[in-house]
Amino acid sequence: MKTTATLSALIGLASLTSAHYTFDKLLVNDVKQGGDNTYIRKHTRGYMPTKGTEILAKDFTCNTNAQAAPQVMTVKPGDKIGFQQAFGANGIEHPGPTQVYMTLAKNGDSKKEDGSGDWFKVAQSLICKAGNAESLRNDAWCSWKENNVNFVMPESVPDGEYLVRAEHIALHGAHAGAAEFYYACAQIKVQGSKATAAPGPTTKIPGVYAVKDKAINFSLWGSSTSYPEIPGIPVIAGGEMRGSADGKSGDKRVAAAGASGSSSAPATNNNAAAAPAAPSGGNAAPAPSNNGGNKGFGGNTSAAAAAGAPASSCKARRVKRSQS
Ligand SMILES: *[C@@H]1O[C@H](CO)[C@@H](O)[C@H](O)[C@H]1NC(C)=O
Ligand SMILES: *[C@@H]1O[C@H](CO)[C@@H](O)[C@H](O)[C@H]1NC(C)=O
Ligand SMILES: [Cu+2]
Repeated sequence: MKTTATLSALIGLASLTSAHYTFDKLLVNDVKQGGDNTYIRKHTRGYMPTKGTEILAKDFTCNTNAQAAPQVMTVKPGDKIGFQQAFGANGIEHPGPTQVYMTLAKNGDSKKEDGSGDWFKVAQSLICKAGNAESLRNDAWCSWKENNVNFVMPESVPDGEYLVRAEHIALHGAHAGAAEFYYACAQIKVQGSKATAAPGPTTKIPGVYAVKDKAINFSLWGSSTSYPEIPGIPVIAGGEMRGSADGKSGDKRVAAAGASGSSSAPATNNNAAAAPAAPSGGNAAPAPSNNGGNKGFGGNTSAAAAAGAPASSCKARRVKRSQS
């Protein structure tokens, strides 16, 4: 029957969109600003993730065929910024960390910025609930079931127009070289900051990750109860660290000390500070040597790749979950 067919098509669509997602709505202090893609650049990948060596392609900057959004949102330090899921998705249900990167618009106009310059990381979320190997496959992560990637704009970001790139990495297929990257870029103007120095360390995007990085080629399917590597570069001083490698500190947001600081934040992750910048626009540019500097976060990844790891597809993950 027609209605049945329509209904099952809708249900099929709903389950797909809740499994996969992108971000198109900007939140400031938890209030939606404008409509879909008013401030977040629209792209043509839809809700499908970027995987494997695609993370080295130019599209990885702001996603496939990303087009300038019509408007630029002005925020001040201390404002909470959220990138809400598109297509009616209502919660991230893939296990993995979130990152937010920013790059200053080279000519002062974020609508025209191509993202080929240097990016710094303003926020990182990891594990908010200590648990066991099974919870690491789902609700241990800070972002689990949240419908947006969010952070508080740090005081350490100077005034100016920026591209802001929010990302979630889904790790369920990561052990098979298929970590899934979900991300989009917003056009944001920071106003009212007292900071003057350009924040660092910086990286290029693409170039921030390689498939072989310990944080990207990570197995959730062994006995690991923590995620001891942080992906990419460390968060800038004053940026936001939410959760921790093992979740034992709970759902807390603390200011990062920065690459050369000395707090309890994973500040010894100083790989990118010393890494040479990748050539701009270099699609095949090698990533900064992430594995060299990520050790300060502590922990043990060798429990990965244990028996019973499923195929890399989301479907396999869902089957596995429903069996457990
Ligand atoms: C991922 O890690 C496993 C286990 O250490 C290794 O065998 C495999 O070659 C790695 N894959 C990539 C793409 O680096
Ligand atoms: C790392 O984890 C593996 C697998 O669980 C374990 O055999 C090994 O002893 C651990 N290493 C350290 C240094 O904790
Ligand atoms: Cu998926």
